Amino acid sequence: MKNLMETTRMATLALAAMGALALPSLAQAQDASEIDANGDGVMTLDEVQAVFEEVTADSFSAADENKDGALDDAEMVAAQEAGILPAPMAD
Ligand SMILES: [Ca+2]
Ligand SMILES: [Ca+2]
Repeated sequence: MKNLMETTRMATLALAAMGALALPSLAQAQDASEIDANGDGVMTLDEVQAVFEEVTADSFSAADENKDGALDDAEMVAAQEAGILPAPMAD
């Protein structure tokens, strides 16, 4: 009985490890979805400030290139590369 439980535990760990290895390309999207709290695909000032308290309305509007009041992924990446917004913390 103990061996069965041990085998099951090892299999679960192995699957978890495989899952982590299979998803490296999603790391960028995962960062964006952590900021996009309501999952509508864009990040509002409130959502950005919930993650980056230091972001001001001014820097947000500087990042919002099409002035629609929200940041899409491209605007977020461009703003982070330009140093307007802080980059997501690496794990
Ligand atoms: Ca959102
Ligand atoms: Ca925008």
